[in-house]
Order: sequence, then C-alpha cells, then structure tokens
Amino acid sequence: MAKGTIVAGCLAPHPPHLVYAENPEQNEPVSEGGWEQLRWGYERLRESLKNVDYDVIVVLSPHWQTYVGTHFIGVEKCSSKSVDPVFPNLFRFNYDLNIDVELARAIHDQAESEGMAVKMMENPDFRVDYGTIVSCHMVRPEWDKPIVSISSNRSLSYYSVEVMQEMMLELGRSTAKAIEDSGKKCLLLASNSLSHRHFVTETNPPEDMSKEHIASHAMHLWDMRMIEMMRQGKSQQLIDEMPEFCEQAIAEADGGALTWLLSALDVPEQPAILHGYGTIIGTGNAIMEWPCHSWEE
Ligand code: 2X7
Ligand code: FE2
Repeated sequence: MAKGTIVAGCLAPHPPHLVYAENPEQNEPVSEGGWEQLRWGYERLRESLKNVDYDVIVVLSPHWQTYVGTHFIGVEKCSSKSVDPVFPNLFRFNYDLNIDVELARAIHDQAESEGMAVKMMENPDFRVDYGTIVSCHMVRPEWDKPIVSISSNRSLSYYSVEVMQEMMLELGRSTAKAIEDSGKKCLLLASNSLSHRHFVTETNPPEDMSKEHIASHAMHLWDMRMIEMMRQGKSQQLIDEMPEFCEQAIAEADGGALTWLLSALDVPEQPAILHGYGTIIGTGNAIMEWPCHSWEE
C-alpha cells in the first residue's frame, strides 16, 4: 500500500457569521451578506484546492472542549442541528455528515501509544460543535468527503499554555504517522481565529460592515506578526511565540489547533499562502494554506 499523505494544511477560521453571510440552505437565519473579504478568501482557498485529490478532511476545533484527554468522534453518521450558543440568531445549521472512524481510531491508537490520554466518542446523539461545521462547510460546502473530528483537550486549564502546546505537538506527530500508515490522502484544518478580543454588543443588523474592525491596534500587530511568520515559513518561531501570543492576544490558537497543524506538517519551512484576512466582531481571522502536495520530496 502506498503511504498516506497530507495534501494540504489550512488555517480555517470558524466564526458562524461566515456561514450566516453565505445563506446556505442548511442554515435557518437569513442575511444580507457581510464579511466579504473573508468569504472571498475562502473562495480563493476552494479554488486552490479544486484539483487536489483527497479522501478525508481532518479537523481540530477549539469549540469541542474536552477536559480529560483528546477525543475523536467514533460514530459513522452524525446528523442533527448545530446551534451556536452565543449566536443562535446567526447559526442554526442542519448537518448530516460522515465520519472516517477508521482513520479517527488510527490517530487515537497512535496517540495512545505515545502516552497521550485519548478517547473515542461513541455517543450516537452527540452534537457536533459549530467550529468543526463552519470550517468544513467553508472549505468544502459540498459535504461529500468524510471527516475526522478531533477535540481540543484544554490541558491549559489544568496546567499551562506551554503544556497544552507540547501535547499538541505530540498529537500532530501522531496524526501524521497514522495518516502515513493509513494510505489515505488527507486535508488538515486548524479551525481557529487569531487574535480573539471581541466586542460585547452586536450591531443591527449583525452584517453591518460599517461597524466591523479589529478590536485594538495591539491585536492587529499580533495578527500581522503571526501571518508574516506563516508567509515566511517561520513555523518554529511561531510555535516558540505561541504562549505569548495566546496570552497577549487572547488568541484562539490557545485551543491547540494551529500548533497541532504545524506539527503534523513537520514544522514547515515552506511559505504558507494567505488567501484572506478579516475581522469578525473585532477578532482577527486569516485563511492560510500550506500546499504540501506541491512541495518537492
Ligand atoms: O467562534 C467564534 C470566533 N472564534 C470568533 C468570532 C466570533 C464568533 O465565534
Ligand atoms: Fe471560535
């Protein structure tokens, strides 16, 4: 069997506003658009992936928070309504998705053999979190690929952001090893915003773009610094600065997704492509792609 590969890794932010603004048939609320810069960024990412062949999407979301170990959805079909607890006015999404349980279990087993605390989530009534759904929908709205859904083990709550990052580095290595052994071609998604300081009141309508901007200049500077490092292939420096970024920018990378992704990509020195940047209720969001399929062996 040929070795499995990661065809590309993406930073794929998940504010529910993006799906709300797209008006897909699965989402109940109706909008007049909004956040176009980011939605055009996702359009460019989809275009870039159009001719890339892959079997499965592997996604880690900070909105599936687990406190004892990393969990993996272990149910083949998930179908229900996902409601954003903070923005039920924007996101009430009817989903019907397939899970690649075989690959999920392979990553689980590999991580376990490396000493990580892991669990297969086998509750058939489990409600898939909106972070997972929004990132997958924006990258592949056809919903024609199975996914592997990985939780965010909030070890930073018990220990520290440094411990959390170390664990995500191991989870990334285990993910890459399990993918290689599986023979499958995988697209990896780190589902998170960058700076995460947000406004506490909503405009009317929520898609009024005359009110949308970054929460503060300091947040802007942090976002630009992280994007530049990604564009310049400075993944190790980015990982080294991650604890400070998480603390000072209240960054959503504190959920570990970006560190997991960079580790699974073997801490790439190749530049990432920036497809788009924009703010959503003051938070900073970048759509980035590491097109591994085009890198030389
Ligand atoms: O989950 C989110 C987020 N990360 C950023 C902005 C707005 C809403 O939801
Ligand atoms: Fe979020």
